[in-house]
Amino acid sequence: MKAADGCIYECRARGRFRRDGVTPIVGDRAEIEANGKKGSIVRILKRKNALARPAVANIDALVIIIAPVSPAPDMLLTDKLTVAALSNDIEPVICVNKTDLADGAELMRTYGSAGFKTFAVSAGTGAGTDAVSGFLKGRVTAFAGLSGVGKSTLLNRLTGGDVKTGHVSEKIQRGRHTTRHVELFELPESGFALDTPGFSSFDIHNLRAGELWRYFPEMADAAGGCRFRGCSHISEPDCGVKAKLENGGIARSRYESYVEMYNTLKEIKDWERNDTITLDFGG
Ligand SMILES: Nc1nc2c(ncn2[C@@H]2O[C@H](COP(=O)(O)OP(=O)(O)OP(=O)(O)O)[C@@H](O)[C@H]2O)c(=O)[nH]1
Ligand SMILES: [Mg+2]
Ligand SMILES: [Zn+2]
Repeated sequence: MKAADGCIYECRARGRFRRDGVTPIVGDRAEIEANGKKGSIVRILKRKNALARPAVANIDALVIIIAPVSPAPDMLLTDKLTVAALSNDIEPVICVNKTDLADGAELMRTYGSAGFKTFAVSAGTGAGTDAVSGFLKGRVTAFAGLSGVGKSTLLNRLTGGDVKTGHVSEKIQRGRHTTRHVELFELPESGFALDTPGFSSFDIHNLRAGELWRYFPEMADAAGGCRFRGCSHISEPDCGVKAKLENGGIARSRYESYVEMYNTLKEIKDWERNDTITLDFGG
């Protein structure tokens, strides 16, 4: 833990955390008792928010990294991450990396018009990374995105640090340099960034299908035009969201992700929704 005195203490969690079912996770703020350079965690402070996969707490923004190529963007995963962030009170921002390989203009349009802050960068050449630095300053952020999009490379550039990165082809075979744990980096001026293992899936199971549209900003501002209360924005007539879609105001890929997520969430029974309870404790 980094203490208010600026020192780092290597801490153990006391036994009672295990009894309470509370596990300290990356990003936690805690009270510790120091003993020389070591310490023990006495109490974990109330979390502002927490994500389950990977387990991180107190995040101000989720930096979702996508690449136009190598690997090709996974639009559904990206959209799930934006929903997971928004529904946990975390600002999602989109960072299009590898713009030295392809310009990424379409991804920038899609996510910019959806209402997100967007950055076009190349972690390889450094183009555009100053703007990301400016955004990260003073915030606690987590980097997310498919394996190989360049999360660690970008963090290396931003921190001047020594984050392990790997080659896409290498990873497919052995995954030697792939980030395996959440790692916390202190930024040069102020703030922390968390490097996370690439996500392959993300937990949005606690949402109900009928509230999903609220977490698509470009749909939420059109839903007032729907004829029916409780409109699913899929099959009802006189739907404000579908009208906006037909006018080109909503990207097809975003709408397709919505429909797919809606259909998944509709199948989940209420009793199946409680798998994040252990993360939701007070302090
Ligand atoms: N051309 C180009 N290659 C890049 C860029 N950013 C990263 N790469 C390369 O992409 C590969 C994967 O980068 P990483 O930073 O390890 O990717 P990661 O997102 O951390 O991957 P995981 O840890 O597996 O989740 C490496 O070979 C990088 O050199 C970029 O802007 N342009
Ligand atoms: Mg990595
Ligand atoms: Zn509607």
